[in-house]
Amino acid sequence: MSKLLLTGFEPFLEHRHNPTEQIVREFDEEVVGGFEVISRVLPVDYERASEMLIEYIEQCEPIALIMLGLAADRTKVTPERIAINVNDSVEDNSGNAPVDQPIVEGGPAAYFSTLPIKKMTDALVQNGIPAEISNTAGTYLCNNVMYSVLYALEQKGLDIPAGFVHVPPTFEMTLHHSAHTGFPFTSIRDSVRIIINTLSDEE
Ligand code: PCA
Repeated sequence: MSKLLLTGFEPFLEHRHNPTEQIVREFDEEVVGGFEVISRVLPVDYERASEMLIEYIEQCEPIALIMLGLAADRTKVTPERIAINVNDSVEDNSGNAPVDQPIVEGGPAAYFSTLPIKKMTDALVQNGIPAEISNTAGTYLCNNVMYSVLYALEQKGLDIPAGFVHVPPTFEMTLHHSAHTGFPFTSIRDSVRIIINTLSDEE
């Protein structure tokens, strides 16, 4: 069966949970939309995350890749349109805090997602889940892995759909700390299922 690689991230900064970690663990080895989902959790570490992810792609030879990350200040599920060649952020979990660094020295300024982001967003909204396309994945780890992977796929001549989706925090995460209310965990999980099904309709 065709494999889909699904990644999430470990917790980072002040966030004691990262819903993407739990979600990808729940989907591991499940069949969704005709794909066998293979899940991996990435470290929030500039020196290790993209390297590990590229290794996972080599090991599992997926025909599609969906990367997930938490956007704690967003109130919608947001498929990302673009990743830029910049690391510029607060500390990762190993204390690296790059300033204006290229991800790939001399690499292209940016890569577009090769996922059907418009269809995914429409499908989410039709299913009652607040969603919109995001035009910036930031300049932290999520942008870093999205850019690094799209660059690596191009270098390898591997033409598989790949891209990143940010999810909002869970309701529990926002209870005491936020001006806005997060999503029920089950809605975030449903979103991921809808996103995978949209991709399977395309294949
Ligand atoms: N979100 C962060 C990094 C890990 C995660 O889940 C980001 O948006 O870059």
